[in-house]
Amino acid sequence: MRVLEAKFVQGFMRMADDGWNQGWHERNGGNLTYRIKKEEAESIREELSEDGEWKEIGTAVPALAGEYFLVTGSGKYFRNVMSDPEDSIAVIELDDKGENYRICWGLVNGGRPTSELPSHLMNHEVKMQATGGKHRVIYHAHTTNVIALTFVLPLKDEVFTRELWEMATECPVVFPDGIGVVGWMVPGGREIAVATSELMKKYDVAVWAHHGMFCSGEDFDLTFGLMHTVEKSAEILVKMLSMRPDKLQTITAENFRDLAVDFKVELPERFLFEK
Ligand code: 2HA
Ligand code: ZN
Repeated sequence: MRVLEAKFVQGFMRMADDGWNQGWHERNGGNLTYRIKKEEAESIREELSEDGEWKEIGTAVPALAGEYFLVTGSGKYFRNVMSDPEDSIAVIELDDKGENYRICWGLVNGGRPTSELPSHLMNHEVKMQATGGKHRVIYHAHTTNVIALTFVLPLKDEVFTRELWEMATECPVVFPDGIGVVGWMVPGGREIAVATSELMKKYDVAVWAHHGMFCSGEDFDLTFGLMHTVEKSAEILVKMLSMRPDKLQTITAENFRDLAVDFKVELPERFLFEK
């Protein structure tokens, strides 16, 4: 099968386009990676090159040795993924140590995988192990309202989780484990990758202060839906804070406990502190 005919490639492209249409991917902002299933890699084998030069990832992800990923390109625009996928995205393969990658398809006009490859791959490694292989998608977006909140809320997991849970009843059901927050760091390197992947051991969402968000999920629908839900909740919080600095009423800690029973989710008590 041709790469561009594969269902997982089409799903990846649609997700990138959806993110562009949300306004989360100005210029070359954001990146998306998908851990390809063995049978999916086999189905496109005819178009995968083995001549690419091995290059350093910049970190080690031994549990991902030999895996294939579909990735957006560094400096490439989400806006162009639909119209020019071969220029914008790539299939890469990792070596048998999980320390190097090579390009097997795509990025036909040159270039390399996303500048956030270390963060993506370290998150993939953590989430693959934490979910028994279920999680396959890592998504980074420059979500406007979440970024705005990182200037006015304390950069604490408990505060972001509780405030965003309170803004929409669906939130504790969609992200019951909560949200992690990384203070401002230089993007693109191993240090921020280590900090983010540490949070991903506990959460499916990590906020990068004054920058954006990382989400992890099983498939494109769930991962895009998670990013969308968190960002929409942040939009409501920004609107609420713009109308008045305090709440007249809200969803209470007791309400969350009742919700947890009916919706069969476990909500950690550390997010249900009395205010
Ligand atoms: O430009 O979003 O974090 C790509 C990025 C870097
Ligand atoms: Zn970014």
